[in-house]
Amino acid sequence: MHLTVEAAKQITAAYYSSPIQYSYFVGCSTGGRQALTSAQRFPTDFDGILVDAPIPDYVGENLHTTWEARIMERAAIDVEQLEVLAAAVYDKCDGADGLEDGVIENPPACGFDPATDLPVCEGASAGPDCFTKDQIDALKKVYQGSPLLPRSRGGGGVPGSSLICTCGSNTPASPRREMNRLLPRSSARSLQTT
Ligand SMILES: [Ca+2]
Repeated sequence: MHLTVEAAKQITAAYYSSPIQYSYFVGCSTGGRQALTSAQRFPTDFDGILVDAPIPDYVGENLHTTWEARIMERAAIDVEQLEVLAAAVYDKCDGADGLEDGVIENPPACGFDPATDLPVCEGASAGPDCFTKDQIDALKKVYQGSPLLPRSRGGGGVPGSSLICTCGSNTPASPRREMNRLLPRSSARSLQTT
């Protein structure tokens, strides 16, 4: 990135016919890792760096993601169930921040527990409006985080926020976003064949 920074500064100075006075970098996720790397290896490149949700351990993060995929592979959540999951999270978490406004501002204060806050199917088969014991156990594991990256170290999906990286924002759960990590059955099958 250092070479890119040097080139960008030259291009910017040429375009504006004026030397650069200040330069800043903002990076999230891999960009956050780049920001940390830049600060350590080329500390004079920028006058200020904002590091957001960095992934300093890229290998560990990918192992963590693979662990999550393996968990959900054994008890995949259907798209219809994601609607139920999101609704249950909102029911439990929206008002936990003091205002029922459709925005979950403090997910950690929610205390969402799949074992007690989700409808349980009577039989062994999953339904569109209930969850099997295996699915609930899988959700609990995903929310608690993997041994590589437990909740205490920032791992695990936070109920009430997107399960994918939102770069620091507490985006409320939505089925579309949840799908990114809670693999639908079709995705789980394709995972098994690869
Ligand atoms: Ca709220």
